[in-house]
Amino acid sequence: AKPQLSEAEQAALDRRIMAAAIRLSRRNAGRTSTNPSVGTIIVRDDGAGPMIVGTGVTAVGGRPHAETEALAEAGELARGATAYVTLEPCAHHGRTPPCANALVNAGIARVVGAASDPDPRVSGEGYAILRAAGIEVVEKVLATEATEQMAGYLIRSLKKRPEVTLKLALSSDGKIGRKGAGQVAITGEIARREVYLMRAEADAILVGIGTALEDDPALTVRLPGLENRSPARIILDRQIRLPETSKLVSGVDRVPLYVAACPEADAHRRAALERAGVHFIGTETYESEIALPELLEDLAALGMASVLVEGGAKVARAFLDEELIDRIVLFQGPEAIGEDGIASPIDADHIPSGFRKLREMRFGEDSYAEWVRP
Ligand code: AOF
Ligand code: ZN
Repeated sequence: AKPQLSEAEQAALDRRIMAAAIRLSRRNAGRTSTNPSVGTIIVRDDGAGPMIVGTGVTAVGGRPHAETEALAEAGELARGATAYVTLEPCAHHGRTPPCANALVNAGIARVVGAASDPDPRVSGEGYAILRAAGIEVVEKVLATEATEQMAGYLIRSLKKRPEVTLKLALSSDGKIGRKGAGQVAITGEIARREVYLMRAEADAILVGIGTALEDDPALTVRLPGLENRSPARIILDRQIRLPETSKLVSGVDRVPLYVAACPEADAHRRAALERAGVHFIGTETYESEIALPELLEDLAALGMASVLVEGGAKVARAFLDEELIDRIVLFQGPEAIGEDGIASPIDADHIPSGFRKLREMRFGEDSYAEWVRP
């Protein structure tokens, strides 16, 4: 017989296992697009305490879904067990029958869910299928945490644009670089690795042509084991000034490069870059600037659910002014740049209203803080 937990004990246990499911779901973050990376943990209790009998994460590429993987691992042990799912189980027929039906057929007795699925094929229907089959359903356990984990998917579904993260590295005196100096080391090695991880979990990195010309960056992930996880690179370059000799262009064979240019831009330059393998996008403009909301719509249509805006100051300000930023990440190093530094458009004491601080921590000598908007 099952031990009787008090309601509070059961709720605490549910939160603990859901937290583990959310951590598990991070494993394939950035590799399941346009699907979210979902986590599932199947737990049963035969009297000796809760025992995990199956775990699953949405597979790379988006299929199979997390539930399918976890149920396969649990086998017959799923009968009478509880399934923890970070997203409402799907209710539509894809390459396999709906996950909600799979949970029913496997004899799952109880489902604990975190985020609801805005996908019109699923929304509410996944939970309804479970309830109709007599399964006890608890919704919205750690819903906020799960929502943050799959923000890209949720924002793309609801707003038809990717989640936009603004990431800046500031010196101790609030500068993001030195005029005419190319790339300036502001943060240390540990923070740099964290940036590579952020890149690996994003679908695209975006910078302005100023940064591209000044720094000649590669904008790739250079972390042992994650060398193949570089997301697409996007350059805002309305006049097409990007040189064919840049590191960005020379890397197009391995990592896609998109240039957002004005329709009036030099057709010869465009043809030359296209020959080199560069893609062009987002030709809508207003007052001869790239129209950012339309550009983001185009990126979402290409399947991108998360974009990391890495600079420079002008691009950051444009996204902030148009209220297109969902998440702000600031690194701050210990050293000052001084008078000839380029001022950051934003610092920890001047975060726009509507954002709340999610976490802060240290990476070696550098501080890190992150804000999100609901
Ligand atoms: C789940 N478990 O692990 C994920 C789900 O293109 P398809 O058929 O794979 O369906 C994509 C939709 O599936 C996506 O919009 C979302 O509603 C859901 N994602 N559902 O049950 C999972 N990744
Ligand atoms: Zn599914």
